[in-house]
Amino acid sequence: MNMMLKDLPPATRDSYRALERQYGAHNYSPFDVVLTRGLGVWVWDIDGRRYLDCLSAYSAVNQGHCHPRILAALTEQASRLAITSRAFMNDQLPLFCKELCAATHSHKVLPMNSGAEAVESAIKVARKWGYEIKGVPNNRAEVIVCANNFHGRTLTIVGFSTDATARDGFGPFTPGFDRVVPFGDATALEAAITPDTVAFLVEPIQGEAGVIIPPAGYFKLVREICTRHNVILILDEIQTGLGRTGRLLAEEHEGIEADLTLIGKALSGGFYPVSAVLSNDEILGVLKPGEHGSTFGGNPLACAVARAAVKVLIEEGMVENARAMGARFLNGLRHINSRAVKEVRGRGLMVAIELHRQADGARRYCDALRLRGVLCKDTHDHTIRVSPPLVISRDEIDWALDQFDAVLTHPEPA
Ligand code: IF1
Repeated sequence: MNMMLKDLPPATRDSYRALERQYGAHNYSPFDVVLTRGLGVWVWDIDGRRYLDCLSAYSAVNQGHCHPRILAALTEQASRLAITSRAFMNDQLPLFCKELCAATHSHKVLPMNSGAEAVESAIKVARKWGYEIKGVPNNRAEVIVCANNFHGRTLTIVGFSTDATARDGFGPFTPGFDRVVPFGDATALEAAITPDTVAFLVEPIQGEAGVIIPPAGYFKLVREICTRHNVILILDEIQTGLGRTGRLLAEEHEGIEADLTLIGKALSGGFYPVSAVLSNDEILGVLKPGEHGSTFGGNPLACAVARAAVKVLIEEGMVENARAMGARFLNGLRHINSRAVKEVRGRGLMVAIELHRQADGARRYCDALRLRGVLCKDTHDHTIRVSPPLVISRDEIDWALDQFDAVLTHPEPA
C-alpha cells in the first residue's frame, strides 16, 4: 500500500516506515518496531511497549543503553570541547591511550572511529610492517583470512568476504587477500603461509557467521604458527571484545596474545563511533607522522566517552556478570525441549540458537519473540543471535528464558 505522507497520521509505525522508505536507502530490512528510548537492558517503542534488547546494537551497548556515567562524560565533554583535529594535542587522548593500554596489556593505541576503519588501519600497518621490518618485496604483501569472515563493509573488507551478498556487485577489489582458510583449521593456515604473508586476520569467535566457536587449542596453534613464520596475528575483537564473551578480550579464553587487537562498538558504550588498534611499539611504530589518520580519530569527545565506557565496564563488574549470566542463559536455553533447535552455542553473553532447516527460518522466531517483548536478530536464515547487554540480571535472564521456551516450543505464526 503506497500511502502518501500527507495521508498518514503523525508518529505511527507506518508513518515512520513510509518516511524511511521514501527518504532512506533500502540497505536494511528492519523488524516492525520503532524504538524511541533505552535504559539498561530495556528499550521502548513509540507505542510504549517495552522490550528486552537481546542484540545490544550488535554488542555496541555492552554497558546497557544510556549508561548514566558514560552519558555524563559525554555531555560534560561535549559542553567543553568536542573535536580539535590531531593537528593539536588535547587533554583526553593521552589519558585514553594510557588507560586503554593498561586495561588491555597493550603498549600502543591507534585511535580510529568505526570498526571497519580499525580493520583497514590494521591491514595498512601490517603491510607496512611487512615491507619495512619483515622484508616482503613492495606491493607483494598477503593477508590470510577465514571463510565466513565478517570484518565490516568497506571495499577492501567485502573484497575478502566469502558471503556473496556482501561482495557481489562491488568489484573490483583490493588485491592481496587470495588465501582464505577454514576457520578452526590450523594446518590449513600454515599451508597457506608464503614468504609474502604479513598477517592472519581472524575473529576469536565468528559472530555474523553464527557464533562459531573454534576447536579447543586452535588459537594456541595459530599463535605458535604465526610466531614461527613471523606473521602478524590480527584478532578482530570488535564484537567479541570488551566483556562480551565473559573476558575483557576473547583471546584470554585461548591463553594467547594477538600482535594487533581491534576493538570498537562497546568501546563507547554505544554513544559514539570509537574504535582502536591495540599493539606494541615495533608494529605501530611503522606509522610516521602524516602517514595515517582521520578527522575524528582520537578526538576529545570520543576519548572522554571511551574512557568512561571502559571504566564502568571494569568497575561495575560487567565482564564477570557476562560470564555468570552467560552460563545461566546457555544452560537455560539448552534445557528447552524444542524440536526446532539444532544447537545452542555461545561463550559469555555471545550466544546463538541454530534451528533445523525444517523450522522454516529464524526470522519468524525472532518475530514471535518480539511479540513477547524480546528483541533478537536472525543471521544466515537459520540462526537466532542472542547478545543482551552485560548488565543483565538473573531475574531478567530467567524472564527471557521463559519467552524463549514459549517461542521455541510453540512459535506463534509470525
Ligand atoms: C552492519 C553484522 C555483526 C564486526 C566485526 C568489524 C565490524 C563488525 C567482528 C565492523 C561490525 C556490525 C556491522 C553491522 C551489523 C553488525 C554485524 F551483522 F554485520 F555482521 F555484529 F555481526 N568486525 N558488525 O561484527 O565494524 O564498521 O560496523 O563499526 O553492517 O549491519 P563497524
